[in-house]
Amino acid sequence: MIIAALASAPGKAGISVIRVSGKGSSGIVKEFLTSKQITRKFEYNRLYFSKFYNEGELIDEVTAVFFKEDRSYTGEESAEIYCHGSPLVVKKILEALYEDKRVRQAEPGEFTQRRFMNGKTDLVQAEAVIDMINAESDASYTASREQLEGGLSAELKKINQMLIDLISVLELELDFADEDLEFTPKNEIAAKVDNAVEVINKFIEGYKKGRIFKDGIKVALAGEVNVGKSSLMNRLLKSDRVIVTDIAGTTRDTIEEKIEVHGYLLRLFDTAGIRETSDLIESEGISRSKKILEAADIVLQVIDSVNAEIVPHIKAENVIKVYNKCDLKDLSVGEGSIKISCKTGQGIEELKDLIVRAVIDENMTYQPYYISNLRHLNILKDTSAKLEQAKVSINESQTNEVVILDLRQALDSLGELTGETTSLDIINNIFSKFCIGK
Ligand SMILES: Nc1nc2c(ncn2[C@@H]2O[C@H](COP(=O)(O)OP(=O)(O)OP(=O)(O)O)[C@@H](O)[C@H]2O)c(=O)[nH]1
Ligand SMILES: [Mg+2]
Repeated sequence: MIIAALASAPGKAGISVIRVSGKGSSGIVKEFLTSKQITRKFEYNRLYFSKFYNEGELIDEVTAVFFKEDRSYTGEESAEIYCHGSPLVVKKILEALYEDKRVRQAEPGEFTQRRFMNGKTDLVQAEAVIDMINAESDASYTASREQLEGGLSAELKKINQMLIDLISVLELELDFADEDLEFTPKNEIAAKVDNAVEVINKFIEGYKKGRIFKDGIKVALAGEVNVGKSSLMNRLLKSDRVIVTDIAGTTRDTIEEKIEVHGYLLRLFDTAGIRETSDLIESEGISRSKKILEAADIVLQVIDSVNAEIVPHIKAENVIKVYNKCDLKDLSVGEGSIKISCKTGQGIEELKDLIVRAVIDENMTYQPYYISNLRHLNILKDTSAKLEQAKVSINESQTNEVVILDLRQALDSLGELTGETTSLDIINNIFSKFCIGK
């Protein structure tokens, strides 16, 4: 079946791109174009300027290009039409195409799904396409581009090969079982499995960093009432986004906003100040604050310098103490703390640096094992568990058959990542999150 859809963003634009893919798509598109060039001297990969007519009605002047299956995005014969960026023109062109019973509207992500099905990319590369479209920071873009380029795929292939080699060794021994020969000592096999587990665990640990590259750093602004959390939020955003008053308990809802610092996305959460209260709305706000604290990568504990005698303990992994209102009282603060003034702006830039440095190692450059997708994490955990099982079997001196079975399960699990053994349900689910036309 041939699929067609608008591939550029919907709405008014300079130009719009309509993509058509499937065997016979060139012929169908050509029927609407009147350029003599196309009939006289048709070539793939060449741009044609032409009028687009449907049943005698001129729709638009367009440019079109045709691709053979070996040179197209989808891996099948396809065409692209560049028309004026008018939603009406797009609608008329698509309607003209859909009139042909061989053509239907593309599902979300279906072009990329076909690309994957036709073996032009593996699943992790296809998933990187949507990450790249959704990237909101330099870091996030870098992570998706590297994954798209095949950095992660290459690493996974290595692990895959490692397991295949191991299985081959054991199978070979099985063939000669009657001769009672042991080719590789048990402890060597165990060491090889250990090595594979180690490599996989490096990926599992890399998730924390990968997620920061992709989704940004979750920063919670926390503390008691009236210390200046909302003022800090506004300062960081350089706008009057949230309400600031001298009334204790101003903020009730959690408010999320994003900024980019040194190429990383910071997701800032302004929270309700924590105190004892009988106010129903405020106490709901406070319980939300506590949830945000648990999920945050870093907590900015805002403290009013004027009332800094008792600093409550905040239960979180990564806390920076932020002494605000230093224009009113200038305290000297220790390591891991910073003084700022939301009134004058003092210390704000330093605070931004401190946040990024607290989470990101200096000069941290993206590594292929910084996985950022929860699906990948879960699969790798599963693969790791299956390899641990293989280790148990080896230690228990189980037969090669049993160890091979464990290793094969690990291999199958790994194949779900790259798409080799992924079920159709999961594949469909992955691509359904794409936009139409991609
Ligand atoms: N002088 C001075 N006043 C500040 C500073 N930062 C905040 N304030 C004032 O402190 C008061 C409380 O500020 P908010 O930002 O609303 O404090 P909050 O922590 O969000 O308070 P709640 O939402 O009630 O928990 C306001 O009157 C601000 O103008 C500062 O750096 N210097
Ligand atoms: Mg507030």
